Amino acid sequence: MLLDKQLIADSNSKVIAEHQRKYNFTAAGIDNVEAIIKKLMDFQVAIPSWALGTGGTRFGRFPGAGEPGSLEEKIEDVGLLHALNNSSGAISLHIPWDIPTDANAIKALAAQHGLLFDAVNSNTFQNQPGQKESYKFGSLQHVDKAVRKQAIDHNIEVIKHGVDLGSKSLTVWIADGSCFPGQLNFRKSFENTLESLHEIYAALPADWKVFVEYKAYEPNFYSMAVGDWGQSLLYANKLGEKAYTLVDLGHHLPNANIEQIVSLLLMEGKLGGFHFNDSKYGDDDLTVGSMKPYQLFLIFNELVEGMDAKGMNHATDLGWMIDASHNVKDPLEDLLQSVEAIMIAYTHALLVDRKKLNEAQLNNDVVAAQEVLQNTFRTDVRSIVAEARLRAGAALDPISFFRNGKIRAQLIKDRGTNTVATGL
Ligand code: LRH
Ligand code: MN
Repeated sequence: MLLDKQLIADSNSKVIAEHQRKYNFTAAGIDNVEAIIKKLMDFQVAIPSWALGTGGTRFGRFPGAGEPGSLEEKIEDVGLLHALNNSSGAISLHIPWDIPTDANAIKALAAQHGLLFDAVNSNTFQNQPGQKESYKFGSLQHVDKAVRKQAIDHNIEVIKHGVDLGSKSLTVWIADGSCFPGQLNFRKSFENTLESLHEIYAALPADWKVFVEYKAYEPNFYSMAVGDWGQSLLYANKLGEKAYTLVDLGHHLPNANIEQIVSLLLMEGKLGGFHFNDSKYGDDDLTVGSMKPYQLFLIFNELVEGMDAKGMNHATDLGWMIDASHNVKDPLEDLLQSVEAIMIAYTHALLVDRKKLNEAQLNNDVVAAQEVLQNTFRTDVRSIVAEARLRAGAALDPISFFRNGKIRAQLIKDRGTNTVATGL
């Protein structure tokens, strides 16, 4: 479904006066508001191809209707999101859940929706039908060289798909690890995984990056082959300059200081990108900013400070991706909320008075430092984010447009109620 831009303009005209009132009030207090809006319009978040349908857990999955039943329909859905918020200009594919059978046709369809292809993701955490070697006891870490070779070949296959689509990075997340003490030799597991990653690294085109995604636990519950940021950094440093770490917000042990991890990985030049989501307990893959919005702001605060310290381009130098699963909400509404939360956190981080914060830190004036961050976080910047959308011809209120426009009903009419999206 290609959204008619005029419909969006018409719906905006109904709420423009209220928007202008809020925007003028907020913008009046911000010196560099035009520069901030420019940055927001440039900032694009990649949508995961595996999160466009209803997700589930081992206890059950309650599919919604009108889900995308093909890669083409997934691209249309991301195109819809992008038309509504102008901040979802890329899709991240997961192979083999989304194999592009005709890469040129898929690329052309994506271009029609203004979409690029972000990182491609390999999958050696599930056995595929007819697969020779099982990944039950791991893939890149496996004690059996034949299993490792199968997993390496799959990753090289995924790179090929990415090259055909114009992607420039591979995300490697492996479920490898152990469930019980004694099951695994940690050193050999690390050495096997590193040797395997070296072979994948050697297959990367010159201008590509590989993101090594870490995770504290699940589906293994005693050790993981890439269990935390330190292990991911160890791999990335040993692999070479094209290897980076990837921070999935849900992959940390409770109360981990993720903003400090981000600051240090950025300082080392080894932060490759993010999988944004939120969680209360484990890898809950909930809507971004729905549980810990202040933490999300603190992470973006470190990102802006650290990227500016290195003269990095906010929009292009890191991989901005969502990785969420929607068990009880409409996937598209959930993704619209997640992108909004990211844009609000980024706007807050751009608003932080760095000079004042730095002074407070140099004077050990804890209260003054807190006040800088908390006052910024307590500033309502939603009209700034909305203004960036308005200037790009997107919707002032994407969720209202999605609902008032009865988009889900239209998708159900087009696709029926039984289509099931591949993915989690
Ligand atoms: C693992 C993970 C990884 C993906 C998968 C869908 O928990 O975050 O990024 O491959 O989810
Ligand atoms: Mn992830």
